[in-house]
Amino acid sequence: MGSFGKPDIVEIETDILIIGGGMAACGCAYELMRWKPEDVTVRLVDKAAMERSGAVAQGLSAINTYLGENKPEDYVRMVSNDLMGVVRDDLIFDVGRHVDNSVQLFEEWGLPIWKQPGDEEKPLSEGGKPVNSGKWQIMINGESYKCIVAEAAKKALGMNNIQERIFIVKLLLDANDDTRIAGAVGFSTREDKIFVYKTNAILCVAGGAVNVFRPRSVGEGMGRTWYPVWNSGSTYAMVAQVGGELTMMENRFVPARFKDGYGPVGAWFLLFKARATNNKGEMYLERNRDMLKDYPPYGLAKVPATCLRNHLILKELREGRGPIFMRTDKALQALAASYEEEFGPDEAKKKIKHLEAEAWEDFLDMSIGQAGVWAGENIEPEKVPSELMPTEPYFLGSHSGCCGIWTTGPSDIAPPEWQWGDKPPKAGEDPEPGQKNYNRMTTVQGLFTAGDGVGASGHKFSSGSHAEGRIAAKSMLSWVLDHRDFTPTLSANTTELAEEIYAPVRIYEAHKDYSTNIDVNPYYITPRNLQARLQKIMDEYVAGVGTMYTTNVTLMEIAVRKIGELKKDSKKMMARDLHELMRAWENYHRIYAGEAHLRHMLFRKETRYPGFYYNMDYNYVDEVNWKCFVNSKIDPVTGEWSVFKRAHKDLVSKS
Ligand code: SFD
Ligand code: AMP
Repeated sequence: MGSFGKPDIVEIETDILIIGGGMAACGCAYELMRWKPEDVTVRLVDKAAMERSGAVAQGLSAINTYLGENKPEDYVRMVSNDLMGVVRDDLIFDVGRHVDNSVQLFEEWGLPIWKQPGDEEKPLSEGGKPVNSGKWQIMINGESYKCIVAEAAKKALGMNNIQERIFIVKLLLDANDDTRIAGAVGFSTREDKIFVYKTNAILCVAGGAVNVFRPRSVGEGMGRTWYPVWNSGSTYAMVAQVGGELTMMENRFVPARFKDGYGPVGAWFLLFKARATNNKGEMYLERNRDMLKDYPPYGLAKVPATCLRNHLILKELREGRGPIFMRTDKALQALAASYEEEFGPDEAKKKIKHLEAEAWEDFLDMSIGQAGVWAGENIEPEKVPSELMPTEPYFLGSHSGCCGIWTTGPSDIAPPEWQWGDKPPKAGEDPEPGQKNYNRMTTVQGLFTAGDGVGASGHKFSSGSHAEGRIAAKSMLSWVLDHRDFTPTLSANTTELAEEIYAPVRIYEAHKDYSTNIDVNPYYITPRNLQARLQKIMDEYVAGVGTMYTTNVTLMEIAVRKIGELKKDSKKMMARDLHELMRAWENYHRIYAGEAHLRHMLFRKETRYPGFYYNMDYNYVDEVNWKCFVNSKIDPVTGEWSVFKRAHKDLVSKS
């Protein structure tokens, strides 16, 4: 690596910095370029290559948020029900009213969207009817989804304003105002270079967090997860470290997925109308339906919340009636029989072939490993069922989860306590009234987020994350135009920042000759081993797969202590090269995301998400005391956490 270890320090000034190159970042880049005056500068920095970065890297086979003829109010009701009632209606409504336009743009940019017979040539924007799998989900041929969306963003922004393979390590506050963002710092994963950005506004959209919990995949399968392995909680960690308020970090997403390949289930349940059964062929949803009466809305929901559907699955697994089977065989056979009846044997044959191809394509388009499992295990989905299994927990704010960052909402809908600008609210207090509001701004001035970053508003998915990036773009631009006189001042010295980032490299250099086995050394710990230690703590004490998602206060208190020790030891992480340096910094971010989750879970004295986790000391939903947001904040100077409640408010009637 030649001069590795002596990084050049490059300083860059830009009015707007976008951290991440995923769906939200692409939406932001596209929208900014539609409105911004020429002299406002923008830079986008992604740790990977935008064409295939983030959760949509492999592609997707459905767009899960398209309202079509539904109203935004209905969308709010669906999301609220799915997330057990503690969500921000204003943020969800805002996504709902804008999301379809993003989907129409995707089609214009070349994304093939399935259409109803007769509408094949008619774009959505001209009234073309999509093929809905569910009420909110539409089918696409989406292997190249991310390439298409990234291409539009790149074209809008221009490659000279985009840097790929730069890992952002931390955000920097202004030296003259510790509630104001002024910059960020990161390193190249390809060259010996540190980048220091000075900026007026930041959109921090580095996705959710994976691999904080020990995954079910081990050994050679390690690295196979459902959500993207390369998103390591940077969004939550970096914003929290500069004092940004987090919300609902106790929420996690534990999706039921095709076992070992992590193939998504939505298309199977909704499009192919497959059913899932226990080992006796019984439908767990029917068998255990009465269990829904213990939780809001007390058995009345048309579609039970995702966590409650898991809750019913887990009863079967706990009581020895596993595995849960997705009856792909029965579903495809039933569809084949209906084709024969409707079209006759010859035409039906063709249609059945096409149907089987679609079943494979569902995975080839978004979760290739699942097609690999089918091929490797000789599974013919039209002949045999496949096992389903709840996965390890993930943190995300855009899919069927809602952890994330506390932000302002839209000025026309959000109540005054969810609006602010130059004077962000302090922990647990309301903001001063009368400030100009900037939608999707965090409690740090000039710092915005979207997609997986915005908490208390899930079910945006790919399309809603893009739309939310666009929403944030407009308000960031207005922030920058209103604060043109701001000159960012960094308190940290750039050489010190570079040394902090390269500390794992220095540690390795200083101690590498002490032992002959790279994994064993009293003076350092490898990022891989540190990650294993974090995952063991989270799995065993914080309700991972090892305990069937079960914990209690005593276990979590032990975890707080263990995480504290882990944080001390993490200072000894080493890195042999730039790739391992990225692994080390990913771990620093994972630790903070995991710690936030743990502290929120400890604070919430109830089990709001049965099926995602159980706190056995409070194994019930308490609507009187806990139908509220749990928020938290780190003091950027002392590093101390405070966790507190914020009142919940229904803005859309839920009946
Ligand atoms: O089947 C740094 N998602 C689905 N959405 C749908 O609309 N339909 C589906 O079919 C969906 N399904 C699905 C989905 C995801 C995955 C992995 C699978 C299946 C297998 C969800 C969406 O993909 C998701 O909601 C959005 O992508 C979220 O968007 P955003 O922008 O919040 O996150 P991102 O796209 O992952 O992008 C993150 C970016 O940050 C970069 N990054 N850059 C610099 N410095 C750092 N420190 C960084 N850390 C991360 C990343 O490289 C990336 O560019 S299904 O299950 O329902
Ligand atoms: P998934 O493939 O599980 O990520 O789900 C994709 C979409 O389908 C999401 O919008 C889910 O909420 C929805 N979905 C998945 N399973 C079901 C189900 N059994 N009933 C209703 N909606 C579902």
